[in-house]
Amino acid sequence: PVFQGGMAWIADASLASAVSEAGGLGIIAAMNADANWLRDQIHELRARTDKPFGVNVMLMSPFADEVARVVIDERVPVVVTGAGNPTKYMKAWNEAGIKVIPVVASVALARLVARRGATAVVAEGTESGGHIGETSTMALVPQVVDAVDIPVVAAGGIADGRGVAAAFMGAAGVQVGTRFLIADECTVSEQYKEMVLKANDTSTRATGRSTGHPVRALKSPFTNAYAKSEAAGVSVEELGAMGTGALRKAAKDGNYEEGSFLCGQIAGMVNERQSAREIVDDLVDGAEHVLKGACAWVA
Ligand code: TUI
Repeated sequence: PVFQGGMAWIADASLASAVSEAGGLGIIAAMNADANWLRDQIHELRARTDKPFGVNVMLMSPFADEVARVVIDERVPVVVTGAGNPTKYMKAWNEAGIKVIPVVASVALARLVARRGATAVVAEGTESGGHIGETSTMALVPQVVDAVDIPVVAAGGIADGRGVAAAFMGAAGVQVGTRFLIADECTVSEQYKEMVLKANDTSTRATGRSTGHPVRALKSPFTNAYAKSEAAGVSVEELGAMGTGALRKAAKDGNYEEGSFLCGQIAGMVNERQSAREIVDDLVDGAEHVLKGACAWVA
């Protein structure tokens, strides 16, 4: 029941294959990459594992249309979508036999994609890193569970067995991003990993609300500069230009000054480097432990 979040510039074949080998659902993030990059990553993953995996299609990507074709051509078993409304692709994906699992931040989008044949939805709370909605995981998940008759995967603020156990009060699974940032198989920059390991409960902030695309990241020179520009009323276009490239600078170059280190609020609890297998095992074993103890609360 553990999905690995489709983190842009981070969730590649290395991380996704390790998570799938460990019994989770590894997910390659297509992010803003083109069809050739994605095809190579899928082939690399398949060379490392024969377990099921997913591709995250970031719907704001300029390459979303070609990426949507690649997942069909490559017979990808699961497609997770994010940062938009995926309905224009869902008929073709369903006809290709792909399990389509949109990430939603609202009940309205959950209902819409359920009507269009989604296999499940990921209900992602505002605790998450990256592009976020406004509603917290605690409030969003049960409302989505009540609104749709397909399985709901909870995301946002989950990084250990306690979070998994809490999510199971309604959800059928969890999606975890932040904790996998420090996985041995995660190819993100050392700078990024160090920042996650050092983070505490107040280390992240959301910027970009004025653009309609709020994004949560670790506080850094970039988030300070961005927030200042936003408060000064800099245009949405200029803010967009500031964001361009900042993700890559964080994930690949480890550029502290200019990078945007996307990260969830739960980073304060992520303190130990581990393999993807150790992380998946700890999430599942930890949940089992908590759930067994939970009967102490009932007569
Ligand atoms: O997509 C994410 N998280 C992301 S995507 C990303 S890459 C990026 N690059 C530049 C700008 C923005 C993002 C980094 N992190 N999570 C899933 C998610 N989807 N969270 C929120 C939503 C969402 C929000 C509004 C989905 C749909 C939506 O509206 C749909 C509509 O009705 O148009």
